[in-house]
Amino acid sequence: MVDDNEPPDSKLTRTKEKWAREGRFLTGKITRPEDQRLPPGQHLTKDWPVLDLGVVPPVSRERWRLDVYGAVDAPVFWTFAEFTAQKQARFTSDIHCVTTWSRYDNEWEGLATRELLAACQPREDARFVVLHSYDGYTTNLALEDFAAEDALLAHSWSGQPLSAEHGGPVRLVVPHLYFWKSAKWLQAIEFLTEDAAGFWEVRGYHNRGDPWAEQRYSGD
Ligand SMILES: Nc1nc2c(c(=O)[nH]1)N[C@H]1C(S)=C(S)[C@@H](COP(=O)(O)O)O[C@H]1N2
Ligand SMILES: [Mo]
Repeated sequence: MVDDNEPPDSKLTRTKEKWAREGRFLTGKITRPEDQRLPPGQHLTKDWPVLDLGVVPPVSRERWRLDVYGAVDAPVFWTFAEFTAQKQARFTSDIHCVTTWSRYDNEWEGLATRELLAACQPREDARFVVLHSYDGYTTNLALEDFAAEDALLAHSWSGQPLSAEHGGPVRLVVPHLYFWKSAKWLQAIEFLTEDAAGFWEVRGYHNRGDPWAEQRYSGD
């Protein structure tokens, strides 16, 4: 007899059960009490400043590709159409930039990083990701931080396609860390068993970048 309550014994099911046992992916916090919403040393802004290395790479939605490789069982290579054919998520979250501005209530649409993980099947020994961008920028994250429940690969903001200056066609958004971790013009996601510091992380910025702990610089 087949038990209807029994989930299919897929590799993904087993991996998710293992994560649950280990208490992984508990880092992401979507809601905070209002009086703790603005991290220490930050001020609110209503506009949305542009910060990057100064070059907007010319990548149209037609030419954009996403490569997901490294310590995964199912590498992903998607066109923009294939990317948006995946299950879509709408998350609202706050931005906290290490240069001390914060912006509340940004409406993002795209692919939740958890859906990406379900597609690419990280290996048991995968612990870190490095984001590679079309402008040559890189940034690194612990897998737990990448997998936060409000993290996503965003193609739209406020119901409109993400503008080129803010990282369109697709950028990462990891709301619970400083915004330099949210790679614009996302090109590839590399899964690693050992950590590998990114562009700002080798230039004196904190490896993790938790705004509530004011992890701005590597000595913090
Ligand atoms: N590809 C890429 N992503 C990037 C950067 C960059 O230079 N290149 N700068 C980071 C920094 S330092 C910040 S504060 C935010 C700024 O995003 P915004 O310009 O949309 O505000 O993008 C982050 N992501
Ligand atoms: Mo930044």
